[in-house]
Amino acid sequence: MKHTLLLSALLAWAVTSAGQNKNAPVNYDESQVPTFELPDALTCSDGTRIKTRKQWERKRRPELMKLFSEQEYGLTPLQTGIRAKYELVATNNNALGGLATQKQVRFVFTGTNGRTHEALLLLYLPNSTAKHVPVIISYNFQGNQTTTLQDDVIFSPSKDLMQSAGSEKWVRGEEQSRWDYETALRRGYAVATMCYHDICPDSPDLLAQGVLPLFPDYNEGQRTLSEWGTIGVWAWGYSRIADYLQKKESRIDGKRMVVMGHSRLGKTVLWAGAQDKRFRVVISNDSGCGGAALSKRVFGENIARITGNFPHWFCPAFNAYSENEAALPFDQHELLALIAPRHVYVASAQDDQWADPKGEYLSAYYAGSVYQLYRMKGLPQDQQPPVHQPLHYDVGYHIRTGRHDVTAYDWQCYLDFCDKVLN
Ligand code: GTR
Repeated sequence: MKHTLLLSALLAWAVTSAGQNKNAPVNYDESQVPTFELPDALTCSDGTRIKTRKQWERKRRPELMKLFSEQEYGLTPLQTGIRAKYELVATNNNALGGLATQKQVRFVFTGTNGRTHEALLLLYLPNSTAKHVPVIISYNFQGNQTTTLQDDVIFSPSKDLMQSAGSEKWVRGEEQSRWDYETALRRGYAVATMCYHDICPDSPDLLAQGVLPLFPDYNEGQRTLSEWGTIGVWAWGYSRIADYLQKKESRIDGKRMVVMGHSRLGKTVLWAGAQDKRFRVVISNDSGCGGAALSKRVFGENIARITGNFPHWFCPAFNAYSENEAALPFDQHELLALIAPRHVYVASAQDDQWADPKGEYLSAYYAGSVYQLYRMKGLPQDQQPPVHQPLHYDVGYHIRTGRHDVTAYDWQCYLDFCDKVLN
């Protein structure tokens, strides 16, 4: 017994302390991509071939959910007892030049242990229609006030915490180029945003300042192998925003909720979309390693680098694949496939080689086999399309010129896709 305990402690130590290689080499040369075998989304670990939706839903889908939970993002706690209360802090019926009704809503979470935590949602509802509207839910990086110059937008509560931790760009309007609210509103979409640090600060030293201590099984010590990382916590937060919009905002059509995220938050939306079936469309912008990009291509950012630089994003078990992507029993196309039969959209930027645009495309392409089970259309060929030629099937993809970012062009493509699949 003692030996077994010692052995498992040693094993846990070995696995968790691997994957810290911030300086692992990075490959940008297509000819150096290793030959790899991609796990087949439709073949179970016992070799069974999936031929029907029922088999997929009963056998293979749960098997993959388990793999992603135990080996990459960590387990999302189920019975949390956490309650949320919502306080309308401010309303402006004439925001953004009259285009929108702007609401700011404080979420107050309370755990069964009595601890509380607050987050602030910014919501724009289009004034041009009285109908039920679809909504795009998307976290921002540095506060609601950075997404617009609208001067009555309140600074997100995590500002003080993160600023004193050295993060500086909390200036009003700083990120407005990434938020094409006007176009979305004109096209009849509501948009909801919250600062992701409000849910869980993106810093290993500040995790106790977010929502985590409210969870009944919260543990501040050594993380267990499958303990969730912050991507999992942020994904949980996306579902809490969905709860609010669905339950409390009568103008929102709870059957047309879209979740969109950029970069680390593009990874987050894929995991949120795999877990929460209320998200009808999942849009992953420039998400790269641990997001849409295939890990086994080992092109651009790799598992050693990402787990080295951001050890808090994933569960410790993921470290075992650091400089060892070949050993992964799954790959990211299967994460995308978990979103079927709801819609998934992947976008890349030509200069964002760190995120491996080709790997992002291939992942979206290979997810197609599961869409076919539902008689839905995946991407038609394994060749990446040229820039600015979006592919809008039941799975969507585009690549644009330029760098790692979210642009008006990206928004336009997303809205075109949502119009197509939601209406
Ligand atoms: C990078 C990280 C990427 C991506 C990006 C971001 O530093 O290596 O995986 O997530 O940050 O989120 O902006």
